[in-house]
Amino acid sequence: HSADAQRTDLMTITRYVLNEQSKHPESRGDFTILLNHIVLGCKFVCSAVNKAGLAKLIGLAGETNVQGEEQKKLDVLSNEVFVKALISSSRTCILVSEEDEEATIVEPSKRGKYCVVFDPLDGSSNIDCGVSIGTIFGIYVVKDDHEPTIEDVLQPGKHMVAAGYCMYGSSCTLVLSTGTGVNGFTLDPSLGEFILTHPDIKIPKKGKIYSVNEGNAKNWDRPTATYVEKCKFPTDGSSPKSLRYIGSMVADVHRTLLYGGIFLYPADKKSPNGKLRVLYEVFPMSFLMEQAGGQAFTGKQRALDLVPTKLHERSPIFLGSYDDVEEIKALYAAEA
Ligand code: AHM
Ligand code: MG
Repeated sequence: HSADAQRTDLMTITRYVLNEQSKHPESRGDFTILLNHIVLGCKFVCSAVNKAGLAKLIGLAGETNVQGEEQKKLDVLSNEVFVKALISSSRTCILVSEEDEEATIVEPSKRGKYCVVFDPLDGSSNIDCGVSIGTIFGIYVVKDDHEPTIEDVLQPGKHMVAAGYCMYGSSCTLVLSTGTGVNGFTLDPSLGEFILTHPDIKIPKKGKIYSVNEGNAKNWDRPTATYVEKCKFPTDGSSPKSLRYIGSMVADVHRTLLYGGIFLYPADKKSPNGKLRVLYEVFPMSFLMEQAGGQAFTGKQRALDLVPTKLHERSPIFLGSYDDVEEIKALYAAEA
């Protein structure tokens, strides 16, 4: 009976967010409208990604089409779609995209109170071989929407009001937190709607998987090296962890969230600040991890406490199950 009720009572992402917002009497639906525009961008990218393999045949992104015209690369195309969708929502004032050097300040007539930081298509090395990739986003509220400044987005991650990602994998999954837990929605392609499929996601307290690019091991610092060694050769009688590494942050973090374990992109001698970008990679994923009961650590501090000083700043990141991150924190604390 209840399964049947679920089949006929569809909790779409819009309905879910409207429900959430109705708990705040002052809410005027602005967030719902903003999210709808983000969702539109995700659906567009999903459709484009699904056809990417057909690029040679029908002239899609990144290929030369039958008319001999160069098509835009998928990541460039995705960025344009998100930027235009966000501006046209009339709910944003500053946009920071991984694809754009400078922040976009929305023209006064189209301004709203939200600032959106995003990576429109992350996992670029996986695009051409059809492996999972994703979009990552974080949302801040501006102080004064008449005068938006860069300072409005150079805020610690704990000031975000929402964060999420959309994974273009074997199915298209959107994971969202508005600061009251984490929920996962799956795109039903026949309906064109994201339906709540993973309510109230909680990450296991401890996991059996570690996820890191071990090819960088020779340049790691001692705490990271010690930690990974312990994953493989545990000294406390526990079983070794399994290694899973896709090289798409969204997919690696999604698995970590559902199955537990730890994802690491540490500093190394060649990249002393790691690789991943604070505003639109590290912060949104750290926000989701904490909301799901996990932790996120930079090697020095709680990731969400970090105050970025420039738009495309990078930081090392260790995130995942509470107990696993606790272990790496202890190793860094011992070093300090
Ligand atoms: P990108 O923004 O150029 O796609 O790089 C980000 C990606 C992440 O998705 C992933 O976690 C990481 O780079 C993988 O890096 P590496 O190939 O060094 O392991
Ligand atoms: Mg990226």
